[in-house]
Amino acid sequence: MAADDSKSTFPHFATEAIHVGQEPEQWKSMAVIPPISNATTYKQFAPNEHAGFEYSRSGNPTRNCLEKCIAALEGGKHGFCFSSGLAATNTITSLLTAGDHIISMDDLYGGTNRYFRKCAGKLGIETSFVDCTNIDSVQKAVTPKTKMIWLETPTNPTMKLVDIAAVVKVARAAESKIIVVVDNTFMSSYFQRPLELGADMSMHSLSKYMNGHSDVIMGAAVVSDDELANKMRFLQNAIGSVPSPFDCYLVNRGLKTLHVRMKEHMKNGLAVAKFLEASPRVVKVNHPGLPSHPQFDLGKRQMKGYSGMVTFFIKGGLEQSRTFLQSLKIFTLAESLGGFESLCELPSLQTHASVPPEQRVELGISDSLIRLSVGIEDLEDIIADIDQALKIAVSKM
Ligand code: P1T
Repeated sequence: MAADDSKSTFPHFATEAIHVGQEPEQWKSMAVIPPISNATTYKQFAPNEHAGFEYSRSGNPTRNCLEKCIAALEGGKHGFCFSSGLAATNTITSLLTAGDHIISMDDLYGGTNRYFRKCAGKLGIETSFVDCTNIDSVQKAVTPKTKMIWLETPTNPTMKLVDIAAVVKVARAAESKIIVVVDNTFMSSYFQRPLELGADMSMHSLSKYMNGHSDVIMGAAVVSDDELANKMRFLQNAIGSVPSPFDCYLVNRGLKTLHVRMKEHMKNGLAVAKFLEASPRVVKVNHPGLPSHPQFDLGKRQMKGYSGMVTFFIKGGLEQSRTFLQSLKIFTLAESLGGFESLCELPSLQTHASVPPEQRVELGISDSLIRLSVGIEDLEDIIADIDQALKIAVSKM
């Protein structure tokens, strides 16, 4: 199933998810599933002569398998895993130095916004939050100090899309070398491949769709350029925000069913979006697969499908939002997204509470904006749950 039915999904995706980095021949035991390698260190033949591993922060066999697999799924050459999505963001930003400038999408995960403002800012790296849906605005924001453009598409939580290829064009035309990074968390590698659209780096919170089981916090970055890969490898080891071998095993396992899960998330998410759009209790729905989405055509061109992420404005305000969220029975009121179970939350008070209030107002993250991560339960149960909660929350219709 694809955004545009005339296009297929990425060729060989499922085969790569199941086999790349998993070759039994790499182990003496010929294990079909990569073993969890907990050793922190490795015996050396002579000082600095080893079999490829020296210390588990710089390289670990279980992590290696996952990094290879993720690189393949993103259509890239080199994969790097980190202890969280934000650890990936921190390490990627460490490619820059004091005085450098980042252009970041204005709408993005609240924690990323907070990191750029409160952590990178303290190190002398300044970030401009720009509406990158407008390419002229991106162009105007570029200065000789700009070294990175950070995109999230679709954005969390307003579901805006950014034309990745168009932004890459702006970056390539600039005097300085600008690294274009795309946070691909909302789409997963199954529905969007930023590197193939010209981006330098694709990053993920693996805690979401890629793992898909709401039981691991982890992040990743994928690049194709060897020089950039060397810098990332150095920083991964030097900063040391690496994941545990057990967590790598779990994400590797989750990836084997990514293609199966994403098709179900897409089906259920789109059906929920259509149901909400038809409801008199809803003011507006944000989902890139609805023809009413202002960038519907860009979505069809740039993505192979849609995830289970839907946001909408409920009729009323905070009281109706609270009642709706507390009346849902199948959806769990919790932060995060991308697991097989349906989750719901209020970005203004939860995931995006760290975004400055004036920026929230500008972006439309109001108290009536509700975010759903539609899971892969039975669709009729999901719809019935939303229907009953809407009727309780917005009763006077
Ligand atoms: O939670 P962590 O693994 O550190 O990932 C951070 C992150 C990065 N990018 C995007 C697009 C994200 O959505 C997140 C984390 N987001 C949530 C926890 C959330 O509920 O939106």
